Amino acid sequence: MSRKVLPLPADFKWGYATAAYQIEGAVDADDRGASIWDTFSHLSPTRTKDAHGDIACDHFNRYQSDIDLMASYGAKHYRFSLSWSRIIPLGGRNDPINEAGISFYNKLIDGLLEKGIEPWITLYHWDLPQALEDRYGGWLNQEEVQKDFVRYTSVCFERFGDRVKQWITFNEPYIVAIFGYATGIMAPGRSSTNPASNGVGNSATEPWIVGKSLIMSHALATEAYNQKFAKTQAGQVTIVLNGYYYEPWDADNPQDVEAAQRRLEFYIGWFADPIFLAQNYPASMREQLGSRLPAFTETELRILAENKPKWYGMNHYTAEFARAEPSPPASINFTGNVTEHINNKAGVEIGPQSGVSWLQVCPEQFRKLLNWVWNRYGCMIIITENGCPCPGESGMDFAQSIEDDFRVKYFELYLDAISKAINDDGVPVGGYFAWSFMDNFEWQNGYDIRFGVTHVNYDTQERTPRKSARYLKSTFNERMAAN
Ligand code: LGS
Repeated sequence: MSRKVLPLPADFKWGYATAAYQIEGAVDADDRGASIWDTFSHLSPTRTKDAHGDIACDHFNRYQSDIDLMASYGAKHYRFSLSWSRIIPLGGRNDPINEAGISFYNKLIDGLLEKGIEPWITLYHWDLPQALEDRYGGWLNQEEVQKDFVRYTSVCFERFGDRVKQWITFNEPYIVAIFGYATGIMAPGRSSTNPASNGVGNSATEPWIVGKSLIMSHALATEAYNQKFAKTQAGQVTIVLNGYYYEPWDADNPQDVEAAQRRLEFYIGWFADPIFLAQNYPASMREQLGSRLPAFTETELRILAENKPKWYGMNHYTAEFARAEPSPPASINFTGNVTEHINNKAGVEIGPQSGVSWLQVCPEQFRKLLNWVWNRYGCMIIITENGCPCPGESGMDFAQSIEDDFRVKYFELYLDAISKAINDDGVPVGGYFAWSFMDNFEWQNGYDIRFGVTHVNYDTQERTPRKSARYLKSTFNERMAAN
């Protein structure tokens, strides 16, 4: 029996997403400067499964054939990030611009446009120039880093903004602050609780300082765009926020119901309340964190209010259950004093597990999150990342790996959820970027986990389209015609 197609709007925008450090390689080419991820991925003992992005997918040298492949997939939109230290190797506002770095991105942008693919640029996907970390402590130093970020982003607007109309300041500020400064599993790897961090960092305070630094760097870069470039370039600037959805561990217990809401506020509201509502942090955060949560000045709130984004970038992968913690929160707690579970009170798992421990397939919770964000922020949503690794991938041979039925099913269920959110719930979702165009350097997991619709053989750099690449092309055609 043929399945009914759940439609998507005829003007729905879809494509693929990647990030510079995960695919480019060529870390020393043309005077590129080092970033904190070059440093972090070369630490000994390793914190990235002995892997690094020195070569990655060698996209720096293969960008033209990668563009051709993407065009063959039917995508008309491509979200990728720029490497700050390729453009300004030392990162700072008085440091020289590297014309060779500009030239690489010009070739990439022009190549995409020639194939009818619109570039959507992420300005920061986790790779701070190492020189800024060394010079003044990177994101811990709001006064310095926000000025350097505004200069870097203004250089990008000036050089690329004639052709690029969609700008994203930050990818997932939550991950930058929490994984970089609380759990310490990502660069710069500061943590009071992670033994590998050797006591470097203060997880009671640093994540919250970094969070504010990211919020204001976003707002100031947006202000610069709106004041100097918006009129002539007619583009838009926004931010991409990640977030799981949380169900109460015991739906009959009001404390768990509250815990689920609080967890969402600590994950998403932390950034979205200031940025999309120009409001202070959620009350639940202020209550728990007190003076450890740096306050906004009146001027800062004004800048936020004057520069609200036009759309909300959502990276979403999975959901969990939230359980209220009865004891008072530890100073290093960043969850809202909530424990996270993949089972509910009755021991029922939310969805089947993918190829990685943290990712369960839960499309209904994705639909709920779309509603939650729409109800709270009232802003059009674009899914800027969504995808999964298949179970058992590491033990698979090549032939099995490219027949990725599990990933196809995941995409189908998550696209159905978007269709229901749009058509049944009235949530405006304008587009979808699958993570990812190709297998790549998966941060703390090295190359062990594959998210691509394109298989990459890291010995030969050969690319092979998976079944999911063909599926996405046909399903978007079908869904967008079904209106
Ligand atoms: O590759 C990243 C994808 C894959 O999974 C991408 O660069 C990121 O923007 C995004 O964060 N991505 C992602 N997110 C899920 C993170 C959950 C990690 C949980 C680890 C627990 C130890």
